[in-house]
Amino acid sequence: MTTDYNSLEIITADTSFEAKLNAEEKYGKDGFKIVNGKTVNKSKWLGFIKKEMYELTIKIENNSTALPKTFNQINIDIPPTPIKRERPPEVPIPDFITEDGLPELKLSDRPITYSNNLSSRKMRPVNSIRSIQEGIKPPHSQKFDQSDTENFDFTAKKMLEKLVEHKNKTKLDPIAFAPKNSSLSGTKDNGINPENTECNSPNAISIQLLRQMEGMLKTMQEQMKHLNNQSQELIYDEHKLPKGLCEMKRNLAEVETPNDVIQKIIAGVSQSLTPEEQNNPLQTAKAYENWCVDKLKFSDELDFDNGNGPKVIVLIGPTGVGKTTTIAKLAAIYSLSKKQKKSVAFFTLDTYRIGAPEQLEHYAQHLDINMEIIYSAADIDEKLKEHQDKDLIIVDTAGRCQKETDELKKLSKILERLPNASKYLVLSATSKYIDLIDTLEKFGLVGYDNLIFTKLDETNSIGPLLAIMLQKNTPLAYVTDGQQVPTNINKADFEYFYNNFLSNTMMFR
Ligand SMILES: Nc1nc2c(ncn2[C@@H]2O[C@H](COP(=O)(O)OP(=O)(O)O)[C@@H](O)[C@H]2O)c(=O)[nH]1
Ligand SMILES: [Mg+2]
Repeated sequence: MTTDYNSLEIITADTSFEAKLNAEEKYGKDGFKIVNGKTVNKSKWLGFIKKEMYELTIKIENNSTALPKTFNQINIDIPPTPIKRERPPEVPIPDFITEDGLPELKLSDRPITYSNNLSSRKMRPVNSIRSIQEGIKPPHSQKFDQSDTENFDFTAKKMLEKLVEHKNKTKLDPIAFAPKNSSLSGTKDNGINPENTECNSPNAISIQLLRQMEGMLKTMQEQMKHLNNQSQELIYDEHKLPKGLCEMKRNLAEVETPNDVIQKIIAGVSQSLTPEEQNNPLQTAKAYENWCVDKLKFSDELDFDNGNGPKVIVLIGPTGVGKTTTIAKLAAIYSLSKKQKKSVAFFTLDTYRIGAPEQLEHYAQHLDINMEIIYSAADIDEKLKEHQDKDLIIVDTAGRCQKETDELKKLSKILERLPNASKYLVLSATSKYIDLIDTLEKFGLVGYDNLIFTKLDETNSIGPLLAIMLQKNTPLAYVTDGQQVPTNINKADFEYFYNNFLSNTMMFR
């Protein structure tokens, strides 16, 4: 069901997921932007029946093709997930082959080196998941063809034969001079002792080459075997997943969700699905949504009714993540909005960075809020007494790099003076997952009980943040998505998080 308002369109469906899917089918993934989403009660059958529906307001992008797509057409043009693999050491073709009077080998006679194979493999996607999903072609195996190995053996044999032929011509028995323990190796019983051969004679050189060649061929054969096993494992991993789970896995990987977390999600979601449902992307996506409802934690609204003086919140986190800007946004929400109208004061512990107090002071003046600079732990008690009449005290801290463990301990000591304060760890969505994990660990020294994600406007990769939420049990309180004070902040709850970020991880293309 749709209603048009110029470039705005309302799409109504049973669930938010289906509404978004419908929009994607109609305008393509990049053909629209979500403006709003809400649950509404729709009348059906002349108003006899009321049904809860989801209404998605979208803004249609100018470049939208607006070509309706059928469900089957949605999976298109997905580049294969690049797979990192160890590059085996290259085995060079010895250029001496054509020298020293040895038989010249035609290019086609040469054994295929790994460098040749690697380039040809680039043309063959390892994960032809799309083709499996579309059912167009059978899964394309990365495995080396049996014929590859046979060709290789054949070529290798041919080379050896040519060399042996050459040796025979020079009246030397190559078997006698093959490496010890090799299939060609002989013993002194053969009556020919290689040590007797003069080192610089053409024959001695040929024998040495022959030994080297055999060693090389063996190494190459082993490496091929190793590669074959490796690629088979990877393919098995992709192919054994049913279509729905495979689609979900790909979407999660696209938003840079760490691999171990993807595995965790797959394990969790698949538990609630029958094998048949796991093959259905729509049902898998719904199960994923339900699983997330259960797993993702969001903070409650600030509680001002504890009767113990002002509510105190402290923002901690690395330098430059947006603590001070977020404090200004929070102060604006609570002091300016007609609904809240709270009296707010700022405390800042950030005397470390030049200009830091001035930055907060600037916001304090604009919002008509008192600001106190705290130089020592003792200051806190005094300033707290002074501001007992306030509803909310927001404390700014110096951005500490997680490596400054001593500084973090000092901060922790000061914050001990605020035992009832809620501590919010601020994380930037632009940080790498590995650094986010490090930040969580190091700021654990100070302690925190809520999370704030900032700079969501600067990335599409929600995966690392999703991973943090799933791995830690700390609830998410706010999300910021721009530099504008006070507009670019949102109270995080599941609906908001799902509509704005999570739904992207379960879209079909
Ligand atoms: N794009 C974007 N920039 C932000 C956001 N929040 C803060 N910033 C910017 O990040 C920079 C550092 O912010 P600041 O509040 O000083 O960080 P602090 O060192 O943690 O206090 C400033 O340029 C802010 O305007 C956000 O949500 N999105
Ligand atoms: Mg700051």
